[in-house]
Amino acid sequence: MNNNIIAIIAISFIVVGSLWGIGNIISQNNIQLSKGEGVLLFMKDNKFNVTNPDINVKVNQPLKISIANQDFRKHDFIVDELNVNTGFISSGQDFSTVIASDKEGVLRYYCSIHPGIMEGKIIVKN
Ligand SMILES: [Cu+2]
Repeated sequence: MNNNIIAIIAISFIVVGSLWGIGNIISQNNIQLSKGEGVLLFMKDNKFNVTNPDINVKVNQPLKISIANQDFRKHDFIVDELNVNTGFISSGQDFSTVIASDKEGVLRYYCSIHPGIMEGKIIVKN
């Protein structure tokens, strides 16, 4: 009896633990949110989402981008070709914007304070 309870508790921990792990992997590597809600970028350690991931956009289809600064310093988010510039986002603040492009291409997004280390690609495809 007691052994069964312990086994059930142990299995519960394993299930919850692996779900938690999967959630973390998804939040880091798959920045596309479900239901077409857009993309979440968090700024931390002078990176966007740890790896500065590619952002995929469809031509003529606006994509909402929510940006959260989880760092201890200010950053911004700029896409020159799309005239997107959030201005400085302070630690703990967030900002939402929409990007849209009417032609295919690869665009650069970056932080003007940390160009080179804090930048990635926006891939626009039909
Ligand atoms: Cu920055």
